[in-house]
Amino acid sequence: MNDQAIANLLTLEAKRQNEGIELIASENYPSKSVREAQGSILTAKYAEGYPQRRYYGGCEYIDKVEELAIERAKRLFSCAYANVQPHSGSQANAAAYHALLRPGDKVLSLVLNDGGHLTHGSPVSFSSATYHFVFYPLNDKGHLDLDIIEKWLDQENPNLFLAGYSAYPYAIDFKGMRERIDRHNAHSPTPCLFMVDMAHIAGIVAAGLCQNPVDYADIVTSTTHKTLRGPRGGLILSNRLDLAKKIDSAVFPYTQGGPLEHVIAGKAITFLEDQSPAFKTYMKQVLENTKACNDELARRGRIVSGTENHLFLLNVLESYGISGKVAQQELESIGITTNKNMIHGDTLKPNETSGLRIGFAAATTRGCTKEEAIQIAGLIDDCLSKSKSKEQLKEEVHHMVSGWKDVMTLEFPMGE
Ligand code: DSN
Repeated sequence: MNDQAIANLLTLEAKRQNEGIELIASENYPSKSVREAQGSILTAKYAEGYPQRRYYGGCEYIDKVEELAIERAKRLFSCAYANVQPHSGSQANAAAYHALLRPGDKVLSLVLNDGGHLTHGSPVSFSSATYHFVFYPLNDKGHLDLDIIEKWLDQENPNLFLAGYSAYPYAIDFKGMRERIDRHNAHSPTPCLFMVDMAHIAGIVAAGLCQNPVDYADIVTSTTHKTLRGPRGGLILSNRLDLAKKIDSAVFPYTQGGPLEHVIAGKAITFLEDQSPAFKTYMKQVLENTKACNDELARRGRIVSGTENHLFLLNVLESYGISGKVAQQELESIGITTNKNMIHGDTLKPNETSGLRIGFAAATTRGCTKEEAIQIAGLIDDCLSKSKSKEQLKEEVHHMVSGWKDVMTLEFPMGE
């Protein structure tokens, strides 16, 4: 690279990633093949439209790339339709809403503070300006509750029920939700559609380790860079072929222009990698590591959410008397990256928070074992309780990651 300023920053960022323990639940490291596709000459090509229906010439090979990505996505998630063009999860959600709703329609969703997402009706997102969002609560224990959901469906008569969360650590009963929506629809004047945003758990779905929402929802959106371990981007799936045309038009031309075909090539590689037994082994290890870390913190007397997926929440206010913001800063100073997060019933503001969100998708890709996940719980606890010096903790982090894989040379299979 001949831009020295950017080259230096890339080197420093790779060093930061290699020398730290990455516990942000939405992050992961793609294989070198995926990164090569993202950095490829496909970035030079305009391909507005869809395979065999483009607005530009010269799309012979681009069409094949996108067709492969679509076929592989459909196979990975056992579904009839895939749109691989959304630039991100937020774009996928914008297009999904447009395909299913009219401006002003009512959406029943989970509020951001309880683990929802900005695009699920937050006042600071486009979603709340265009649609009328109402929010279902969790139960007293902070769990989704099908009886509460059904009560809210009957009370609100929404046009769309939205499931799928960015900080929900438990399993989700998509089948149960479908049954409640069907029961509601049997007597409601307003038919309610079912949308799932599976961005966080898509890798767990792909590995067959939880219910597949595509079997139950009218439309499913996702990102491709979290547990799926692909390039940064979005995805829309459905088994309802009658919605295909509406979804395609909602992505292009309604919400987007030219697709990022270099990223779509990276998605195609990811969807093939994720069909392998090695990916399933990896995902089982992610779940095991997450639980091991959660359980060790609980054994040490700290307040944790428990977990049935790739993340859990640590209540740092009750455990250590500090905010999530301070906890995040303290951990970052010893080389552990996390993010502050609201927890159920939080009394602090979103830029302070009482919780930390901790996930193991990224660390497990680099080779983190269950024993190391338990040691990481110790590092977190010793740092936040100030029972060891920062110098000592930094040294322990450094020692652990020196045995892990280099983020720049990771290639599939990652050693699973
Ligand atoms: N920002 C993502 C996350 O961290 O969960 C969701 O889009």
